[in-house]
Amino acid sequence: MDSTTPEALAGMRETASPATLPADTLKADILWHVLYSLGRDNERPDRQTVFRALALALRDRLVEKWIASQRAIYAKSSKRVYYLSLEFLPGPFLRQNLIALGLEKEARDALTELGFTLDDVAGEEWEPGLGNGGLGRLASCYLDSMAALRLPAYGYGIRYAFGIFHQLIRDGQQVERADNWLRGGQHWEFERTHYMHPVRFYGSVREWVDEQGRLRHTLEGGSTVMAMACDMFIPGYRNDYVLNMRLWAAKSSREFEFSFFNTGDYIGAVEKKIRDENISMVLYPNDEAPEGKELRLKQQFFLVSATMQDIVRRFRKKGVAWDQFPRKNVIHLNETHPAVAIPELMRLLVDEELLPWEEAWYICVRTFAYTNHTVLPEALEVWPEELFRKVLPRHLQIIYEINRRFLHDVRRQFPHDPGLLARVSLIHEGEQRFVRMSHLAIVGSFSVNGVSAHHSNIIKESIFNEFYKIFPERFNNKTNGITPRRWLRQCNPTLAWLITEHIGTEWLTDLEQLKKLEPYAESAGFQKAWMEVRLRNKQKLAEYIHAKNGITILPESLYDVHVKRFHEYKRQLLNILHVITLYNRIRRDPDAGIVPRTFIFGGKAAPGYYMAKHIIQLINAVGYTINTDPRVGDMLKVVFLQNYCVTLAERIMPATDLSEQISTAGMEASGTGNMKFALNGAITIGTHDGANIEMLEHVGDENLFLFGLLSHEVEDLRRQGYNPRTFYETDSELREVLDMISGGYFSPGDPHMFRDIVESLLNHGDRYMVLADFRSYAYRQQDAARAYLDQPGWARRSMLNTARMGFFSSDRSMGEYARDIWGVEGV
Ligand code: GP0
Repeated sequence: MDSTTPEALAGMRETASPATLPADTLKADILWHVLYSLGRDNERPDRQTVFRALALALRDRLVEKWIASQRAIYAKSSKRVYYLSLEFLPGPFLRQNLIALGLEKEARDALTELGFTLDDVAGEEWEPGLGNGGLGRLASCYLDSMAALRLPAYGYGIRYAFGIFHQLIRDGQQVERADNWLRGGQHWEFERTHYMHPVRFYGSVREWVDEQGRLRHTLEGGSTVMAMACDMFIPGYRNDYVLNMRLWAAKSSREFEFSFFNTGDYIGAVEKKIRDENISMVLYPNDEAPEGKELRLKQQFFLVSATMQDIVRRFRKKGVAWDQFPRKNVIHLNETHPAVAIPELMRLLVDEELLPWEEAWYICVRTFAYTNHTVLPEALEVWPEELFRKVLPRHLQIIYEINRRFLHDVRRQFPHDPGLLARVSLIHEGEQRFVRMSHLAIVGSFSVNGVSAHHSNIIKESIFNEFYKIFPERFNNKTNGITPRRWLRQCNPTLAWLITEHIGTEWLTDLEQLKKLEPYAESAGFQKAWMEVRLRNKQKLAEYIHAKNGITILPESLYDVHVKRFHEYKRQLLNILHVITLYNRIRRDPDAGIVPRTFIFGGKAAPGYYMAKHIIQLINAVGYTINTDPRVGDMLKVVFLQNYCVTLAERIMPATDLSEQISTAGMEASGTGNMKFALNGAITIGTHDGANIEMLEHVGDENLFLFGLLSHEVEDLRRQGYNPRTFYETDSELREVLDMISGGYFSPGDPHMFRDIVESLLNHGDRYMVLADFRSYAYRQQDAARAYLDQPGWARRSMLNTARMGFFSSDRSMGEYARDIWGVEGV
């Protein structure tokens, strides 16, 4: 019988028990979905259709396991973890889900029978870019690990219709295009069109006294938007456990439309609907520099209000008293972005549940935990008081009351430091008043953690030092981690296989097992196999670069890679100054190059960040000059890969020799790209910053190229008065590079084009100390090149990097959060 007829398909599905859809029905399920879910002829479906049908077939399996997992959590009546984040960057789901479900081989077989390869079909997926970079990607690694550890957890975020923009490079410049990711269809999620919560903004607060003589606060007027739940499933690795990432989408509220209809203002009603639904329209593309727009504040409250309604609904089902709330729930704030959850819980408890303030506050500070991700002053979130009052009038009142009581306590604890109150106040006073979200988060949480040992120390010693004195017991460190399932097993299957052949599969859920590779570091045979795998990965990336950029690169060359968001503190500029230095050496003496090198750059700049965009332009201009200079030949190539995203990172990590982690010391809170590279056997060139320092401790200083000022040296230098010009005057190689840039060497059509970049270094103080670190960087780069000439030595270093990355698994991070902060265990 023809297996594509509806009867045959229905028959095959019926014989499979729905709770345990066996793998051998995968092909039938794909064809079934092609016909019944996607409405296409399933005789010869195209690749996109097959991808979507396969995704739906996997979603069937995920939802079964999710229901079972929810029942288990409910039955155990466990404490639940709510991870609130304005950003998630999950990357493509297909391969991850296949790996977690153990269905890779079955999928390959099914697709082969249908005339496709898994690679081709996986290439059809468009990743949801619902985050800017490190912070959102960390949230997704953490969900993966929470699922692996079977934690009773939920991820909560916003389902932006437009994620992070798609970046094009046109004439060497970044151009932003809207990322309409939903156009591809919603094959991984369930839209709960009947599950909505009302979210209320604006209005005014009415104070009144009830029959019992209590002072009450009620919000009047204002406008209501509905939050619709969209669920996406995150399976644990081969453990039948599935978590939910619930993303809220804004929908116009029906009642309001009707009131418009009744007055006959039909178009007005529709316009209101459009305005309301704007809330979840777009992700703000700023990393580490909030924009401070009203719509963004509304997004934050939209996530918080809808999520709190979910949490309270689940808690109420248990029928226990409110004082049990912190024993049953912990709410984790990923940065301060969702910190209005603190006054929102106070509002629910005080205004609606009528708890006394003290009791409500006691519950609150036992429920929230806050992770800080940055010490950059411009990244610390503040809201103009006026704006806050307009959008969330009752919440502002509550914040003032929290502040009044907090300052009262501080005054009692530190009676002899009058300036302290103004410094720790939740309100910044000045010409304009601002609500300081980090202060709110610290005061309202029982735990405040940084994301690397170094960063957590900086928090305690400088930016939040006074809070540390007030609440020493709240401060702790949780060094970031990455999931080995995506960042080794999935993105580098051949290396993963080589590892598994030698040490078994346990490393997938216990990354410290990679230590067992260490004895092989000296084995010539293993070194050779290791380097062959790496070379194949590099060849693949060379093919991709050729196809995308039309540049031919040598797979044997040293791949020196700098991919991450563009920000001055991350110092892509330092890198390109060094590239120009090498170029000058080769121009003068064609034999000057130690080893052929390919410099690869990638990353997005915030659309409004002029200097970051300008540096992208400089890199492209330098690349053009170098790549077309016949004197250079194969010795040097510069590639800018457009639209850096999770999908692209998965191609790059396995093919990198040297990983650039060169932020100004004290400025990168942790970094997680650094870990992804090293796990795949790249060697780091980096500063004493963030998690680089802990990586150094684990891999040993002979396996990592460290350079540059230390954090305290950066501070000392700044205090003493840093004069970048002295470096310009005393270092002739550096001077030549800067003169070329400002003299128009890389912009012959417009010689002034890059002047302001040089200006920022020489005349505007070089805030990021690029010139101070230049020489030490250039020396270390030379060491790296020489080390690369010794291929067996490089192989050993590469393997030891991988072997010693066990600590940086997000399973370790999540284990620590669960034990030390959340107080939860696996279900
Ligand atoms: C920090 F504040 N990070 C922010 C932000 O707005 N966006 C963001 O991505 C990053 C840090 O810069 C980090 O050091 C860190 O590892 C990451 O958050 C996750 O903790 C990136 O390298």
